[in-house]
Amino acid sequence: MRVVSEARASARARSTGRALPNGRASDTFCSRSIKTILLLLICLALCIHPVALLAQTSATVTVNFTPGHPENRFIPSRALGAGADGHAQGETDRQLSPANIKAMLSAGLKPLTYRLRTELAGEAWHWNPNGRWSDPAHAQGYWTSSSKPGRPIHVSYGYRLPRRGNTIDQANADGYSRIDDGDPRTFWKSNPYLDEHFTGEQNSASPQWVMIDLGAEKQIDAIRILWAAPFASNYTVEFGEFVGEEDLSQRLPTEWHSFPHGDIAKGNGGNALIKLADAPIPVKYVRIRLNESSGTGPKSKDIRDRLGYAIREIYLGTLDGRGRLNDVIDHGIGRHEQTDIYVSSTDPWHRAIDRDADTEQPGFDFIFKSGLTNGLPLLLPVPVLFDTPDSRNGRRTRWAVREP
Ligand SMILES: [Ca+2]
Repeated sequence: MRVVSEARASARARSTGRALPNGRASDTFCSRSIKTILLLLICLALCIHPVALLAQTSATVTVNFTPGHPENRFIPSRALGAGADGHAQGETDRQLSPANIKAMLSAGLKPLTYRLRTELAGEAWHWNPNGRWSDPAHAQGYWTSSSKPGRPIHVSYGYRLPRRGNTIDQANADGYSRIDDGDPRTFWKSNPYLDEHFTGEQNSASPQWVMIDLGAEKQIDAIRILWAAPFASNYTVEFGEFVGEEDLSQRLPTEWHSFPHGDIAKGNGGNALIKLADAPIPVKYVRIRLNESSGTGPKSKDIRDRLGYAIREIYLGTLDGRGRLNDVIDHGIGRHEQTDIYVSSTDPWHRAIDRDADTEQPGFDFIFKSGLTNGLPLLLPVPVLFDTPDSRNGRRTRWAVREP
């Protein structure tokens, strides 16, 4: 790859630092800075995609740049900003000390965003410690933070989800899937808010799923699914494969195929042992596509208990001559003790005792009082994926009143 840079110098090039039509002189990027950034971006591109570049034929890129006549401009005080994020317990006070806040404000960054670490961990977020449980007698269920002003919120917390299905997360990755934790009492349950009861769309149009990454090809001809309630009354067991060139951008299968006997039209839940193929098939990825739910569940007034799908444990492998399953899945508590499992969603149901001390978020009041927002609006997250949708209501009115 050859890069040709044509920088045309002119007398106008020396008039850098000119004020923008709608900005201040200090906001203007000089041409030398733009040229430097351009070169840095090119170097960055070369560093980030060495594998892709090696696989491609050579090409010529021509960059035309006339000093004093940039292609575009931006105002740093508007385009660049800072972010506040969650950390381990006690970190909020240590990081956002008066001295540190003063130093942060001196950096000149104006807009502020509020980021969630709880979402990366696959946890529910109590943005307000005051609120209500759907099962208040047992301090458990679906949590809704209160929208009524109360005591100023200094910090807030994430709560681990006991019905988690993912082995790995993007925060501390210290949780684990309940589908292969070796405990038939624990189970994964999909998010009930993705059921047709709430979405208004047929479940089969947007199926939930469970994917198992065996790490390497294993011989598979049978699966045993220990269902909880609700279970899938219609589901498909599939294996995945790569089609076409395999590279770093294709880390997951590009095509899924049903096992020869993998289409289950009338599932009855319970302990389901299924012969998937007449002869073992070498596969690395297995997916269970959940098409229809039984709609069954514990006797309760909460419809959410009967929406979605719930699985206690999955076993996968080959059947021997006596009909016994030679299981190739590792079952254990912790990401290094179990086979990696991924799920399409997780039930945000949890309990007061599930609070994660290592996932502390700075409180809204603390952030606003710190001055870090520079008097500008604060971009706030809405916890949809791992939370109760009702819990997002009320924040706009509450902090519109409290913001100085
Ligand atoms: Ca389990």
